[in-house]
Amino acid sequence: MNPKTPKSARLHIAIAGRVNAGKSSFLNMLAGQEAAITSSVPGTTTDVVEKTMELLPLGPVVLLDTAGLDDTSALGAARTAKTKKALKRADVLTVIVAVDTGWSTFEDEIVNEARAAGVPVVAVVNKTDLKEPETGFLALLDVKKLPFVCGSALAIGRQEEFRRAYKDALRGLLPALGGPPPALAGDLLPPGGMAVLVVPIDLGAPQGRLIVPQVQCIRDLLDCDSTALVVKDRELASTLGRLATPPDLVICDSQVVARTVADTPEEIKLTTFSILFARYKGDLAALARGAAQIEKLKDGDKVLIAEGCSHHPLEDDIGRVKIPRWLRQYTGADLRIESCAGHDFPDNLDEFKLIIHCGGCVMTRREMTGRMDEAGVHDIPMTNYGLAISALQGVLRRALSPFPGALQAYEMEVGRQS
Ligand SMILES: Nc1nc2c(ncn2[C@@H]2O[C@H](COP(=O)(O)OP(=O)(O)OP(=O)(O)O)[C@@H](O)[C@H]2O)c(=O)[nH]1
Ligand SMILES: [Mg+2]
Repeated sequence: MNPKTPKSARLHIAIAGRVNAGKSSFLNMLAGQEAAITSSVPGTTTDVVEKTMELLPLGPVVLLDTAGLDDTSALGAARTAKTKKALKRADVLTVIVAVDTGWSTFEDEIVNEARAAGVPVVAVVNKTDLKEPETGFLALLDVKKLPFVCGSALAIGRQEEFRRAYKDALRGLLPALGGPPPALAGDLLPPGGMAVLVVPIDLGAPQGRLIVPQVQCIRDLLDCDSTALVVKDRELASTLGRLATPPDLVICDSQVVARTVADTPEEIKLTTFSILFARYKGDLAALARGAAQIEKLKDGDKVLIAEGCSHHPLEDDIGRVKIPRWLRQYTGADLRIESCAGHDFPDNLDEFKLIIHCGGCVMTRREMTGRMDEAGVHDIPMTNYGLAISALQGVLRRALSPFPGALQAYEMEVGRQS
C-alpha cells in the first residue's frame, strides 16, 4: 500500500504507558522524525497524537501516541479516558515501560483492558541506556505472557536494531491480528465480471473526486480482475440499456437506492456501498438484524445516530436531517433522536432502542466491531445508515439479496415479537 492508503485500512498501533516512559520518543524513533513533542516534564503529551507512516515490511500503520496512564494533573482523568478511547480503535497495543521505573498496576490495567477486547499487546522496555533490565523484570513479562523488546529510543546508532526487534515482535502478533480483511465487492462477481457503480453527484459530493468507499470498491473490483463501470443515478437506465449483456452486480449510493432499484431489472443483483462496507467493517447479519428494529419503534423511543467522523453538517445532512425525518415518517412515531460524532461513543447506550451508525469509512474494522460489541453487551440493536435507508425506502430485501445469510437474519428478526 502507498502513502495514500486510507487511514481506516491501516494497522492502528496504540502506544501507552506511564508519563515519561518515552512513548513519544519511541514514536519519533519509529517515524524517524520529531512527530511528537517530548520532554522530561511528566505529562508532555496531553491528547492523542496520530502519525501515519509505512512500517516496512509490515505496511501502512497509524501510530497513536497517548497521554500517560498515571497523569495526576487536574485533567489527568480526562486524558486517561482519551487514551482508553484510542485503545478502542487500535488493532494492537504497545505498552512502553521505562527500565528504571519497572512494571506497575497502571501497565497491568491497560494490558488487561486490551486483552479483554481481544487486542494483542507487545511490551517495550525503554531507556536501557540507563541500565540493563533485571532478569526478574523480564521474567515477570514472561509470566504475563507478554512478548517484549528492550532498547533505548535515544541511543543513536542502536535505534535500527530496536526498530527491527519491535517490528519482529509485531509480526509475531500478526496471526492474532486476524489476517486480511474480508473482500469488499469482488467476491460477489464471477471471474471477469462487471459491476455498475451508481454514484450521485449532489451537493454532498466533494469537488473533483470520488469518496473513499467508492474508490476502494473500484480498486477491489480491479484487484479481482472485474470491470467497474461508474455512472450517475440519472444515467443508469440508459447505460443498462446500452449494455449487450447485463452487469453481474449494481452497487449504488444508499441515497439513490429507491431510484436504482426502480431502474434495475429484477434479475440483476443489487446492493449499496453502505451494505458492502457493513460486511467489510463489521457483522452484516447483525446489522441487518438491527435494521429490523425500525419496524418495532414506538412513541417515546430513543434512537442514537452515530457518525464516525465529525464533518460540518450540510443543510440536508444525511445523519442529522434526512434519516431522522424518514424515520419519523416511516414509523409515524414520536421518536427522540440523538446524535454523536467522531471517536466519542456515549456510555449511556442502555437508554436507546436502536443505534443507527454511519458506514464508518474513516473507522477501522476493529473500532466498528468494538462498537457493535458494546451495543451487543447492552443488548441494543445496531444497524447502519445504508441498511436503515434501504429499509426506510422499502427496498432492504432487494439490497440484501446478494447476502442470503444477512437477509435471513433480517427476516427472522422482523418476524420475532418485540
Ligand atoms: N535516557 C533515556 N531517556 C529517554 C529515552 N526515551 C525517552 N527519554 C527521555 O525521557 C523523557 C520523557 O520522554 P517522552 O518521550 O516525552 O515520554 P512520554 O512517555 O511521551 O511522556 P508523557 O508525554 O509526559 O507521558 C524525556 O526527557 C526523554 O528525553 C531513552 O531511551 N533513554
Ligand atoms: Mg509523550
